[in-house]
Amino acid sequence: MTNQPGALARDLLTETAIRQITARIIEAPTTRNHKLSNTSVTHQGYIFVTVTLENGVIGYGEGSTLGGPRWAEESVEAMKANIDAYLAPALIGQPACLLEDATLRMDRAAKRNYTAKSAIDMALLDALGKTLDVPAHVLLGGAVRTAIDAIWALASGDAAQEVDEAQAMLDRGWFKRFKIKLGFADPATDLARLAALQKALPSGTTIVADVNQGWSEAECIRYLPVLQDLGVSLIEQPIAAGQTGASARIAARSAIPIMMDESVSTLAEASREVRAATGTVLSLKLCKHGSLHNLKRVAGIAAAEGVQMYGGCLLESSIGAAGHLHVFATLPKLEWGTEQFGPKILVEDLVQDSLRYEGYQVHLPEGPGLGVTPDPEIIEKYARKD
Ligand code: MUC
Ligand code: MG
Repeated sequence: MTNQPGALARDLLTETAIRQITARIIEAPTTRNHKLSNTSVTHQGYIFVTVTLENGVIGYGEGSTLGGPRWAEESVEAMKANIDAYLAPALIGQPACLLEDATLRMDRAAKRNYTAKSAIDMALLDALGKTLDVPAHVLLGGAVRTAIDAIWALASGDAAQEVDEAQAMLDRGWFKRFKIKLGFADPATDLARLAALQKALPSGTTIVADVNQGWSEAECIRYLPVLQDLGVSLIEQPIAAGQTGASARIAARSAIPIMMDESVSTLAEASREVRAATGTVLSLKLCKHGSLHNLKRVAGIAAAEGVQMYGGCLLESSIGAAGHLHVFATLPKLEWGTEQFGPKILVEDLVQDSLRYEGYQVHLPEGPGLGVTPDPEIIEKYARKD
């Protein structure tokens, strides 16, 4: 970089120079099959990134996928290849303290690849926080909340099992807000699941219905009023991302707020979708926005037009979930809470100090950097052996 910042209190430019970046593929089993309109998951695929600085500090980051390159275009294999060949070489020797510069360098080295970039960005922030002995959120403006209402996703496709699972989450005090995945069966079957759930839950329970782009505009015209009758609070991405006109017509006629998910990744998409009024709530996820600072920028574009915020996930372990919580904690508003439930759907979490779920909230980890410590034995156990 030209014009590097001059006198820093400590020589962070030298101290935080990046010595090494490595990426490993992790395949961690889930406690049950998680079904979406376009994929089904029994193992979570993560890219686990380790960044080593010249001062010896090590930072960790994670990028998540859902059932291969089906929810989004990146696979764990593609992420590893692009990190090894393009993203890591672009950053070696550069100071981790210049997070924005690192993002620019990664953008020049590779188009999109937002999950891979956000995993590296998270690891840089973890290493920088540990170097400065501050939690990651301090480097993002500082937390305005330390606990966030937590949402659990039901997606086995078996109505009775889903009711039991929701009850177990309530009993444990972990989750009292729920998301249900629709769009993978015919609408009548989906709606029967939803009806069973609504009957079992206390009235007034927040229920989010995520169709994952599974319906057409015609199906939305037919079924959205039924979702309203079944007490759904929020409808997520009912039709294909990019069908902006149809999405705006659906949002205009829906009595329930529509949440944009797959349709908003970049700043330009945020601006386009918000101006077209395709939704009034936005799901934020690092795999879509490419860095923690970019997530804040996307949120800002949407918030400027009054769009409400929802803390999304892609079933991250406590590593990726902590990355999300640190940035979600700094948003001025987060009206819908967060669905960072990944740590609780894994057979074994990837860290020694799992996130705390208590009082139906997930709590921001304390300690420097992300505030979680990967468990080397678990990482080794689930790392793909090539
Ligand atoms: C999505 O589309 O929201 C997050 C939770 C879940 O069950 O699926 C993911 C992706
Ligand atoms: Mg979604």
